[in-house]
Amino acid sequence: MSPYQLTRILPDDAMGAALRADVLHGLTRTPKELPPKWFYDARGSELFEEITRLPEYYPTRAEREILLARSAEIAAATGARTLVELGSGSSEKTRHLLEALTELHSYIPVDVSESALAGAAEALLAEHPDLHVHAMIADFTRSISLPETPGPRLVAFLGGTIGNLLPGERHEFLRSVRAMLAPGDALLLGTDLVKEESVLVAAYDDAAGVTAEFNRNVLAVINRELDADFDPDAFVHVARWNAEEEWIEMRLRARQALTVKIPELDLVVPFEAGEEIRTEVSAKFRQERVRTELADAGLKLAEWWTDGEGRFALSLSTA
Ligand code: AVJ
Repeated sequence: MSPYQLTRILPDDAMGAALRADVLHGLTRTPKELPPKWFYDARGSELFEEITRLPEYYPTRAEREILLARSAEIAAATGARTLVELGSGSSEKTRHLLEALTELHSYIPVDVSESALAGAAEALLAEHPDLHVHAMIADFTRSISLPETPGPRLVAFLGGTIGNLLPGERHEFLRSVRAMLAPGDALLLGTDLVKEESVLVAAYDDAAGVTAEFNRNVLAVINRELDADFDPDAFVHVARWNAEEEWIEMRLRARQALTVKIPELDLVVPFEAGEEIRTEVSAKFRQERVRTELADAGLKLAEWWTDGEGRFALSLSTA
């Protein structure tokens, strides 16, 4: 008997089917692209944890600073009895929030990674033995029906991960979050902010090369899952600021012309020399855009907090 509940919303092979569909679609179109969610197998998750400790990668530290400074205010403003965390991963930053939410009855971490959920649930229960933990294996970009737990409910989406969604996807996502909220509930959203290009590019192209390895890891995932024959070393890591869209793009650029076989899809993918796959978009925000996008989804920005250097923001909004 486990002391927490684990609900699988995703059918067992949903991820495999989604990966095949994304790879087939993304590598047969021009320009080529792959969605960033496929970075995060066990190795990719480990590399991301390493990224969060890099000197150039400020978002995690900036967000932790805000959470440390503001969690008592967040607790007072929301009175939350249920905390839902979308894309919870290791739930590491959530600790500060859980400490502060004195009225908390239930914690509902939602993630696609069962191993991350199980580890996080056990660690949190060790510190909060009376907490009701309902871990949910689900894709946070789909609307999820949550267990019946006492309100008010606080939905947290931290880390700036909303920046991985394209504008249309963000709108759909915020609408589905809005649908989870009753009057008196709130959304706590982490957004990385627009800043000097050199700072942004360095955060996604670190000197130690960890982000480059993280980026190439998606090719290893496709090799393993779809029996493909990508040579990750044949691709160069590229991080570029797109000033018009105000997002960082990560790309993998073929050093020379080559072909890749993907037997599971009956596919041969040709690359020209210098051809790129866009593997991630990480949008950076200004307060006005956050306010407008929330409003477009029926949410009202209520609080806006940044770290001391104004690099990252946490916002609280209500239905
Ligand atoms: C986990 C999505 C917030 O976009 O900054 C880190 C992922 N990519 N370095 C981000 C990431 C490259 C990260 N998020």
